[in-house]
Amino acid sequence: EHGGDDGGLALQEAKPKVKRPPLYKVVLLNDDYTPMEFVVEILEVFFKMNREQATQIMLTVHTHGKGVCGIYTKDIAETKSAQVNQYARDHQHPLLCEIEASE
Ligand code: TYC
Repeated sequence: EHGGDDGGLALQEAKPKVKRPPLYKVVLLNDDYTPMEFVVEILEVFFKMNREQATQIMLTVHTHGKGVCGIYTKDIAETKSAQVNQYARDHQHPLLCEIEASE
């Protein structure tokens, strides 16, 4: 420390910059039309879940209206969400994915 002990107040200390980035949840929304099997496939392909995990999350979304697929930095969360929405549109399903601040 430079300049003796100021209790960390009077002088500026050089703190290690190890701040964690803000995180975002990628959330899947329920709807009445997207086939359950299609949702399971999305969770396997875009979120690297096995069939058991994917089925559990799909059923959580189906039952509770929404569910968290994963938690990522902003860029990755936005990319995953956009990829899911594009893939659903490409297959004419109304499935929606969004992101929400997590911390
Ligand atoms: N509710 C849909 C059905 O009964 C299944 C579904 C699950 C749709 C999750 C969207 O994010 C979703 N076919």
